[in-house]
Amino acid sequence: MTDAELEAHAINVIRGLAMDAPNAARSGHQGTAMALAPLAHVLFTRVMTYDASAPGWFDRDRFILSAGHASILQYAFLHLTGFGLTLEDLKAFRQWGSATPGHPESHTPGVEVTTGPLGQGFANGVGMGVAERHLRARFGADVCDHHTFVICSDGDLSEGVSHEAASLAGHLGLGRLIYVYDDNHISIDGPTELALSDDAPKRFEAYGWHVENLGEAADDLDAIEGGLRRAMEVQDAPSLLVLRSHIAFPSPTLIDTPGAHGLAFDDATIAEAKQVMGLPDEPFFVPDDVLTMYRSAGTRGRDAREAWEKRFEAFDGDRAELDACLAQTGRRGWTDAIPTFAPGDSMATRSASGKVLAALVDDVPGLIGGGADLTGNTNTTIADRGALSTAEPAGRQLFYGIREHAMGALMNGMAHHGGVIPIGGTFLVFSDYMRGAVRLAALSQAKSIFVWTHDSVGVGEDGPTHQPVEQVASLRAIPDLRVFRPADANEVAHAWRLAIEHDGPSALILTRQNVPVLEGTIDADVAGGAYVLLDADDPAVVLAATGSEVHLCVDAAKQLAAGGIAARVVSMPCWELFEARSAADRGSVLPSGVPTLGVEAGSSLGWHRWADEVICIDRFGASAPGQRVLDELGMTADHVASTARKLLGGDR
Ligand SMILES: Cc1ncc(C[n+]2csc(CCOP(=O)(O)OP(=O)(O)O)c2C)c(N)n1
Ligand SMILES: [Mg+2]
Repeated sequence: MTDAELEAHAINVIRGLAMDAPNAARSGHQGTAMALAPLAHVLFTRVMTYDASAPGWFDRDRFILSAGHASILQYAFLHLTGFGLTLEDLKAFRQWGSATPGHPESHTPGVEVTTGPLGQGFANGVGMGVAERHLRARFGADVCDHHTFVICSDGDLSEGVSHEAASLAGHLGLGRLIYVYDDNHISIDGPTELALSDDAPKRFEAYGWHVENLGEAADDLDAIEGGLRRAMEVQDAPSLLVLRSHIAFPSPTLIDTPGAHGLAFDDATIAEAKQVMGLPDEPFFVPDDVLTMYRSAGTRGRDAREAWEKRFEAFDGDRAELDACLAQTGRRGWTDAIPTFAPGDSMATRSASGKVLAALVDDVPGLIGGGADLTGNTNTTIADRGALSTAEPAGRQLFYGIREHAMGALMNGMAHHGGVIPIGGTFLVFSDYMRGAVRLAALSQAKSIFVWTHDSVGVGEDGPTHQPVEQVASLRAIPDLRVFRPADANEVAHAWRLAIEHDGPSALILTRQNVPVLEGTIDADVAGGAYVLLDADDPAVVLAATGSEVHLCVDAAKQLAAGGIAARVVSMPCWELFEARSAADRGSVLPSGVPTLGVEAGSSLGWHRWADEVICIDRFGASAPGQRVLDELGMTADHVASTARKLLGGDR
């Protein structure tokens, strides 16, 4: 066989696997995987620099399959090139406990980000491009010098988050982004013409991208390689290559049919397609010569990696800074820089957050501040370090513009790229606009720090459109997302430390309005999730609260004490951390048998787990000065005290 014949044969073998695994699972998406086998082949054997034996090598090219439904394509390459997936893993495609879940998940070696929700991978790639260029500017091309390759589909380009991210990528002139658009004119409901008639190339040109139409080149390896290489030459703009492909090619029966998107082919259709390709009618057929060729391609970046390792060793800049960045942590002793706040002072928790962040800028060098046009309002500024832009790529302040969803997804891409710790701020009520990305941050444990301020009806005059009510409860419902609602400035400081120490996402829910710095919070057990802030001998009632309602409970406890009722105040800044503790531990904070009143200026959903009675807000707020709204909706110390008395059985 000539090399060209071997490549053609290898691509057909991939197509065979792309049919066999979904057939074994009776579930999966073979059509696009088949059509894009040549593109993936060119990327993995001719273009990308990577070493399958070292999937975590920092300076590897990144590959994202944004159209995550075609996961079998990525898995086939991860197996054949030697990332560690076995043929048995491919046979267990989509099965319980397998390493080959339905959509790519970032815990699989070789999978950079979790994709599947369309548009997310597209925007994650932009985050990767931001991180790469930033670190190249800061530490030099000897340390960081790679590309991000993304395969995206009609669905990816239709989703709003990709529009936001594409606009920002063009604005930022991210030249190391190489996107290939699988222009197959098919989505699930039928031909894309049912709902999509915009001119994608023109749209991307208008965003400032380099666009090249490769046309009917889905099977032309040299044409694909040429397009990719030309795109790699473009330094100052992201690239979109438009590749017209034919879903399910070369199946004579299913080519170009929407049914090929996700319906597992039957045995006869598979046999027919294999016959056309000259493959034996044998499931999971991988001949030795194909495996050998791919295994050798899998090490094509080994020399580059070894050379990089020498350069990395010899790095003569600020080593401690580089190490801290790559480890996504602080310099040695960084926690010493975290400020404490004296009781008696009064400060919005968003302001405290800004002060803590300012104190950490030098010692946690990977922090990249940012906000969605509310940077000052959310205090997510990293001052005096420059605005990250084309002109100043080393800047540590990223202006995301009014693009919350892309901000969340870029942050996840940056976090998974490594070397940086992204911070993104907006109003809590707009966390809803980010939710798709936040969920994936949790699922993939991206080290993204979401700063959501203006956290209750205390927002005031802007009214119910801007007053969050149900957001905290809905964020707590996301598994593996740590949601912190600190009571005061000191709890904010603890929450920041925990967020930076945690290898996963954290949400900081902060007030717009001032709240007092409380007695006893300098040593607050925020790490324990909830703790006794103010105790009494043999308490008759527990007042449990978060955030701006904790100080109301402290005042209410004093009122109750004056009336002869012993009350304990529990601050619960992070339910997830509290839930992770033993029942006995939790009982030492919230004792069973003592009536508990929960207080939070938001939805009561979830509170009955901890409390017998609640003071919450299960309605929309209203436009008025914030204090008036809080008073009207029962968020006062008097109301807490009177409700506690009622809970204890009447007018005590
Ligand atoms: C946000 C989101 N919405 C819906 C889906 C369900 N879904 C999976 S693929 C797809 C569209 C398929 O069209 P396209 O992206 O062009 O992929 P192709 O069929 O060409 O492979 C849809 C709607 C999804 N994965 N993500
Ligand atoms: Mg399509």
